[in-house]
Amino acid sequence: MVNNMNPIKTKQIVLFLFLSFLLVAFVNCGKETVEEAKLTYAPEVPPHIDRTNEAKVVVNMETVEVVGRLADGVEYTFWTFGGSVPGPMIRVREGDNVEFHLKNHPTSKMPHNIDLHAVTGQGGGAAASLTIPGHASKFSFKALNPGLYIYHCATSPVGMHIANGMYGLIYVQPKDDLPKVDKEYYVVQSEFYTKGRNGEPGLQPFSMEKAITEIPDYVVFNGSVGSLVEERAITAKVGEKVRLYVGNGGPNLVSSFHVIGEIFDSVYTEGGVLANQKNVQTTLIPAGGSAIVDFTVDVPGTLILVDHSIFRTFNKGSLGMLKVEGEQNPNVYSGKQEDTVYLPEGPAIQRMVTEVKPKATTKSKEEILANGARVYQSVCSACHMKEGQGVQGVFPPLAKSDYLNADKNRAIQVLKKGLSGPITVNGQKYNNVMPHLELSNEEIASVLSYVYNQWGNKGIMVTEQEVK
Ligand code: HEC
Ligand SMILES: [Cu+2]
Repeated sequence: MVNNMNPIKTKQIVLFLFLSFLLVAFVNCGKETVEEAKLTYAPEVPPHIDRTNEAKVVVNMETVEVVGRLADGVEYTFWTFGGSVPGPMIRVREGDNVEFHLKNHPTSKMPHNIDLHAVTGQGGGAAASLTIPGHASKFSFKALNPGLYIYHCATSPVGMHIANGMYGLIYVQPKDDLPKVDKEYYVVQSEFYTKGRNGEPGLQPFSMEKAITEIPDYVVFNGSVGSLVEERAITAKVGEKVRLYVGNGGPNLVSSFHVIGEIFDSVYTEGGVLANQKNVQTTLIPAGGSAIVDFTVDVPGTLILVDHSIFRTFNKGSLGMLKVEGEQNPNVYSGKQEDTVYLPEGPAIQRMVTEVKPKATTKSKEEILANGARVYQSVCSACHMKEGQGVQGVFPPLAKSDYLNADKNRAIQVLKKGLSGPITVNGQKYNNVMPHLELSNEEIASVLSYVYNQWGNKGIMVTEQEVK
């Protein structure tokens, strides 16, 4: 290659480039950086903001009304931010100037707006952002106060817009940053009030009456029953520091947030930026409030996120999982070291609502038996044992039970009403109490069908009609 460039000319070019660089730097000095907020869907948290200057942050949010899954077989018309419940999580930095764009999808039936608790100003932006279907609004605010804030729709009737799913979290990352962690997750608790009782299948309308009396059919994390369980569980590795950004959308209940098998190393109570308590078991999260909890996971296992108002967890859905993988540490936790029988009163009965399957109009034998198996394992096995073998002298066997096999209608009555007083099963006397379990007719039919088709019993089916 031939370099025929004049060395004087090269110097001039270098000087010119340097001067233009200075000029650009000078013009930009004092000018804000502008960026678009990266919104994330639960349980994902937007990335840490690494910049140290204030910026103008543009948030683009859309309200849309969608039909979605509330529980297995149960659907609901959710009113949403961003098509999900909770709405997307927003992260800005203390001092940022936020330019908020709210678009209401043309298919919406309702006007919507947003009240961000992070806003200093009238209604948290509510009136400024009120938007009819097919329109878009814009307003701006300065993120003066760091912390974790709920946002929600505040269009009349406010309770109904919140009850239908319109809430989420905005985190204003403090200038004086929180300690670094390895994993961050976004969790929002809320309740749903449906016309049908918990588990009743189909598209369920909102019940204003239940909302006013504050008796929800569902209490859930991240918008639906089971949104954080099994393959949808959040994860961590032994030794990692985990931070949960937890919100409570309400509309009514206060959450007693607890993680079974963990202790919060520190809690930023009520979503403030002060780690004001250490070693916390359960933290209160008010409706329309939040908390930040930090903990290190020391041993592998499945940690269970719950609202410790515990019937909500096992009967209404507020159950999530954090799966921790890694090396065992028997020094911290041994696992089971012994297993002996101890049944003075009989164990408690617990049924997980997530296991109630939708009622289809016609079901195959396999579906009925599968449903029965679920009911058996969650309700009956606590007393009659996993394989129906019972416990001698206390809980009669269902396997090859002459009492059961002799009379189907009598068995139905046992499940409908409970049973007490002396009976004889396979030559052994029992005089104990089987409680009335409040199962539906369908559950009784399927669990009895299952039992009759197990463990050497006579293989008959029980129909819902017979139970009635
Ligand atoms: C809290 C413990 C408990 C639970 C839960 C329970 N049972 Fe029982 N069950 C008993 C006891 C105790 C008896 C005997 C009552 C007596 O002595 O009069 C019994 C008796 C029976 C009998 C008649 C006796 C026999 O062995 O054939 C049947 C059938 C039966 N249970 C079925 C069920 C089914 C099905 C379920 C689940 C839907 C269930 N039970 C749940 C405690 C329980
Ligand atoms: Cu709304």
